[in-house]
Order: sequence, then C-alpha cells, then structure tokens
Amino acid sequence: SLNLSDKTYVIMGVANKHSIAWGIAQALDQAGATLIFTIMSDRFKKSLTKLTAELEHNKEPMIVNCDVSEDQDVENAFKEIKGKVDGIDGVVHAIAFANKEDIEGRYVDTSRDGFLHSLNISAYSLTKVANESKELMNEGGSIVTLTYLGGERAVPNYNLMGVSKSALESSVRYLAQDLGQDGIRVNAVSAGPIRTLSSKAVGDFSTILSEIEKRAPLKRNIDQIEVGNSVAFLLSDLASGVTGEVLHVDSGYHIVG
Ligand code: 0WD
Repeated sequence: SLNLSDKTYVIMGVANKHSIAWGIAQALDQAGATLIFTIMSDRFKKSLTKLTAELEHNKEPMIVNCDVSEDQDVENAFKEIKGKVDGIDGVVHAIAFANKEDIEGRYVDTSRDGFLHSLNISAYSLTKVANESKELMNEGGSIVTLTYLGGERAVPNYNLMGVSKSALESSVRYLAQDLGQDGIRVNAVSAGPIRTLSSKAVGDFSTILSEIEKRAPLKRNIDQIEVGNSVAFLLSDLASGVTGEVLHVDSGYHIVG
C-alpha cells in the first residue's frame, strides 16, 4: 500500500465527519503522512479535534484558521505553517460555497453579489492558496482540488455552483501551466455526489444519487474514502507525471451518454 510517511500535507475544508476532506484525511493518515488542517473559523475546532483523536498518526495535528475569502487569512495561515514545519509536499483544497437562494430555482435569476461570492470562495481561493503555498513546497509538490460534473455539463439544480466549478477547473489548467516550472503539479478530482453539509444545498439530491445507481458503469455511488484514496495518489510521487488533470471518481458516470 501507499507509503507517505515522509510527506506533509495541508488539508483545507474539513467541516465534519461527512466532509470529503475528512475522507481524504483518513486516507492520508493511513498512508502515514503528517497532516496540517485549516478551518474556516474556531467554530470547527472542537469537532475537528474530536475527529483527529481517532487518527493513527495525527492525533494532535496543527490546526490553523483560514477563511479563504480573506487574502490576509490565507497569507497568515501559510506564514504560520512555514514557521512550524520545514516544508510541505502538497495542499488539498476542498472548499466551496454558494448562497442557497442562488442555487435554488433558475440559474438565470442569480444575483451579482451571489455570483461573485461563490466564484470568490469556490474558485479564486485556489489561486490564492496556490500562490501562498508555493514558497513552502518541497521538491515535487502537488495541489489537489475537488470539483463536480456540474462544471462540465448543465446538471439540474447545480446552477451557480456549476459555473464556479467551470472556473475552478480552468484555473487548475492555468495553475498547472504556471507552476510546472516550479515542479508543482495541480490537479482536480471530480467526485460523484456524496451526502455532506454542502450537498444539502443542492435540490433533489436523492434523485441525483439514485440516477448514479441506475446508470453509472459501477451501478453504485462512491464514498469519501474512495475520493481520499484517489487524492492520495495524485498527491503522491506515483502521479509525478500527472498535472492539469481532472480525474473522475464517480463510478464512471461521466462517460455515460
Ligand atoms: O457531492 C458532493 N458532496 C461533492 C462535493 C461532489 C463533488 C465535489 N464536491 C466538492 C465541493 O464542491 C467542495 O469543493 O468537494 C468539496 C468539499 O465539499 P463537501 O465535503 O461536500 O462539503 P463540506 O463538508 O460542507 O465542506 C466544505 C468546506 C467546509 O469546511 P470548513 O471546516 O473549512 O469550514 O468548505 C468550507 C466549509 O466550511 N468553506 C470555507 N472554508 C474556508 N473559507 C469557506 C471559506 N470562506 N466557505 C466554505
């Protein structure tokens, strides 16, 4: 199995035990990696501390506050990390946001403020995180973000979030192009639907889940750990030739016409 015992990764976006970022944390912990977590606010600290107590290698990890909508927060977070570790080997960006009223109903009704807010947190944040983390990256650094099929196709009810994911995926390609010269790879995992805090905002989610069971090649939904294992691969040196890629971890649903 994968051995990441000499690697240190920053994980952004664990809200609770259902978070995709938590599945990623578990996969990386199992491979022996050292983990650093960033959380949006102190509100999430207690629950994260309770979760990490169950990990094998990261029972008392470094936890840093970072609201990605604030430049200063992102700058301070990576400065704080820089002061505590020799370097990092990668960053996991598992953060997105859209106001519920902006993804309900018709996309055409999206407000300007709602649009900018969603693009800010769900897409621009990766660019800022990449820029601030690049100084800390050891040789062969790797950045992985989370996206969804709604960024490629007009998926019912995904609306504004789909537009944000399109921008995020494009950003992955341009960041990969920029950071290749620094030896840093940038990729995305396009995960199938999973029940989390964020997916609660997506209307008719049960229909999306049952559609996958009926039509995806694997005839089932995927879970957080399967996403975690694929993210671990992309973070690891096993993926040293992969950058600018969007890897689908979705039971193969995206190939079905
Ligand atoms: O079906 C799904 N659940 C899918 C999710 C399918 C495919 C992709 N994704 C994506 C999401 O769009 C997102 O990018 O995976 C990523 C993680 O989403 P999740 O695991 O479904 O959702 P959740 O558990 O709610 O985590 C989202 C995180 C939360 O964590 P923290 O602890 O950091 O607060 O995004 C956070 C949110 O609070 N977040 C922010 N973090 C920092 N600064 C901000 C912000 N301004 N806004 C939201």
